[in-house]
Amino acid sequence: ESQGFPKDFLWGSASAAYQVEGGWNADGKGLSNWDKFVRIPGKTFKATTGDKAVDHYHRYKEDVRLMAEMGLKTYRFSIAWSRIYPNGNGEINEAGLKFYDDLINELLKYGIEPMVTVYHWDMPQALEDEYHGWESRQIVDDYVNYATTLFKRYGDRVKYWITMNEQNIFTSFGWLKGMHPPGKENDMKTFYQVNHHANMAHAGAVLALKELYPEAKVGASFAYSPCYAYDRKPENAMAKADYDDLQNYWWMDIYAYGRYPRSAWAYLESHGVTPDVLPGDMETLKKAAALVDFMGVNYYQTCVAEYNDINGVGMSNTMNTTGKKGTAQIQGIPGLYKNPANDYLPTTDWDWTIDPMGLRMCCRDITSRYDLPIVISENGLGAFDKVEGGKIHDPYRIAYLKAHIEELKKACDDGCRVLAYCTWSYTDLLSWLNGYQKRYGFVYVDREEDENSGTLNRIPKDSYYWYKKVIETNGEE
Ligand code: BGP
Repeated sequence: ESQGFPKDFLWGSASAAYQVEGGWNADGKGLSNWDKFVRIPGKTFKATTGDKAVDHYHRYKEDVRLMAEMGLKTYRFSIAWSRIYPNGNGEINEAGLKFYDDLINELLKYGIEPMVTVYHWDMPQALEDEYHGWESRQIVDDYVNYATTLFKRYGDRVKYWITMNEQNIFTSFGWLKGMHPPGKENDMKTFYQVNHHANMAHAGAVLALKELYPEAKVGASFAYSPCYAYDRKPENAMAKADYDDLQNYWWMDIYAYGRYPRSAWAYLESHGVTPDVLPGDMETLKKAAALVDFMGVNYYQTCVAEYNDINGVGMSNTMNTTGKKGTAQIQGIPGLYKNPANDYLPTTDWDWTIDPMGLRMCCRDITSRYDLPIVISENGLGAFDKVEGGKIHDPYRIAYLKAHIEELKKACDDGCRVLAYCTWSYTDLLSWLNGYQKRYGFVYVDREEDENSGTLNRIPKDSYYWYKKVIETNGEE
């Protein structure tokens, strides 16, 4: 019989600063790279901005009250670096620090555990202008300084810290696909260099936090897509192995062991794209890895790997950002693998596979490879929601989450140590590339793409009331 979820399991939900806050220039906030990027025509869906987003910056009390009524145990949110250091380094903005004090205190007032992401993609634009942001080694010190400021200020109240959100996504979209700032394409060499800097930044933050608060819990959140071999053909099994080494273990091995997978490194060497690693770096990465408390997993979908010949498809920037099913394109690395669709699985309107069992596989794989506790820091369904008679009926979201929670429970029975499950997202919010039309929240927000649309009123969806019961029954609903 199932043991079910642990007694102190953290049922949560998540957001990120740029996607919910708005107040893009409020109270001394500096410009971020996303403030700039969304203004480049054609880069994001209808160039929708986060200028106002869902105005969480001004409405956080109302949002937290709704969380409390739902019984939420943890709320994962990120801090906007440009509110704390408007120029990325140097002068500190007390008003920015104060905003997160207020948010954290409001959460604690209701017994909701704050889970803080230090970096969820919005970097001060000043650092881009000064030294090209993540491309320069200088960012490591600036990031660690920023992170340390947060640890010192909030470490007495915040126990759970996530250093980086989806490093694999922001770097591949920023330097290979041209879809995130700084909008570069196919720049493999810089891509790996940027990743090494981000790894050093993560490691520096882990070491700084443990020095200040040894009992704090820290990890990075990785966007994990487990991969199936296309079929039993040996070359497709090898394509899966290549995919895993280059797309999954490349990051998770750093977080958990402080090392790069040897075969992936050999591939980089043969292509002349290895990053510059300074003396002492690997020791620092190992030291930090030994102190990491959990692997953060953002799980949305699985993928398929099939051998891709040397003249085959490459990375492309054509993704389905409209919600018109069937418009996503196959991508891959010539000579290694490509990722065709999986006929066995249903998909969302944005062509993401729906595969609850994949979540159990994530947990199993992390448990056997790293033996680390796991925080599911994101999982959810993006959909078009409709208001009908003042209500939002979203049985599709309930079905999606329910199926994933059932698989997560099996993972717990399998011996995986799962600490938390955060759905994406709490309120509706800005989807980086898909605008406001792609909704994920338990709480509907009345707004469309146009900045002047809607009242921004909050309406709990059917899924809100359902999740309340999930929490009450510790996942038995
Ligand atoms: C993750 C990000 C989130 C969120 C989510 C949904 O990659 O960490 O910030 O956006 O995906 O993705 P999307 O908005 O593209 O549907």
